[in-house]
Amino acid sequence: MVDFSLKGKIALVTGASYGIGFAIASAYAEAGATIVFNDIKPELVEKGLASYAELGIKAHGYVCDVTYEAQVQDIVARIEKEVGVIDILVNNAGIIKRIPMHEMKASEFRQVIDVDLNAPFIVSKAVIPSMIRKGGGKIINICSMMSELGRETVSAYAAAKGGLKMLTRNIASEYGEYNIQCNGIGPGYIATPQTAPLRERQPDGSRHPFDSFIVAKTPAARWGTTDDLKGPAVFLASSASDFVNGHILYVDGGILAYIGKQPK
Ligand code: NAP
Ligand code: GCO
Repeated sequence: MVDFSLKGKIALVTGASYGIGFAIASAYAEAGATIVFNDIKPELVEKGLASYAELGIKAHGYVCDVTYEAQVQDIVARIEKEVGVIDILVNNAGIIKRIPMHEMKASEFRQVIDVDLNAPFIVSKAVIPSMIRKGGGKIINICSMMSELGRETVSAYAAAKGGLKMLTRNIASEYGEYNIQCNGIGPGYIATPQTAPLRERQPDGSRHPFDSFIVAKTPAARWGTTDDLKGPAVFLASSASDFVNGHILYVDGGILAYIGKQPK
């Protein structure tokens, strides 16, 4: 019997008060895991705890900015003391800044790289020693279509997510011998607060041009929902994927395979 259970496992999902991280953590709880999450703002951690409780999930929430190594090292030590050693890490926390590159400040570029690439390094580095001592673990990095494709105004984000694809492969290469599997999930265009500006109705009530564009570019002819990510995330966190390592699993409704629907 293939085992997708996460019973007895402790999962840390970063930036999981809402959005994709919240959906993945909820799916992990349903599969039997104990959920730990963090957010930058105390009020968002409280909001997240309440949202998990509404689903009957007793989550553990911590205030932590994943770009600060000292905070991350402290939180991981506290989690290990208060909850237990982390078996599954999902590097989900992320930001995007949509600015034409020639208008983007270097500080803005660095901020995106810091959250979307440096932080997965910092958090993975913090959890790997205990995973080695425990005999293994799972690290899942939330990549993106922009790990493979570019588009206007997202230079920093694409650079970060492209780097995150290779960081995923390097962690897989360096720690596979310790029974640590590191894989990525590459969501397509998912309806969350991060993409809300791309789906806003126009003043005349029509769909946002980008909204229509993505629907035409997706064989599934729809935006993804956070529910679409749950199954792939549980698979990569479970022993069912113990021989899957260094893989980016695109959950994109087929965007990467499709040239796009011919305009009428
Ligand atoms: P979201 O709705 O904007 O949520 C991002 C989460 O990350 C928020 O909880 C945010 O907390 C947290 N966060 C941001 N910076 C942080 C930091 N320095 N330390 C700790 N937490 C931090 O985004 P989402 O759509 O759920 O996306 C989640 C992940 O999926 C991101 O890595 C994103 O790049 C990726 N992704 C999204 C899509 C999509 O279409 N939505 C597609 C592909 C990949 P605050 O609210 O406090 O900032
Ligand atoms: C954008 C979107 C995308 C999605 C996602 C696609 O502005 O193009 O925000 O970047 O967030 O990363 O996979």
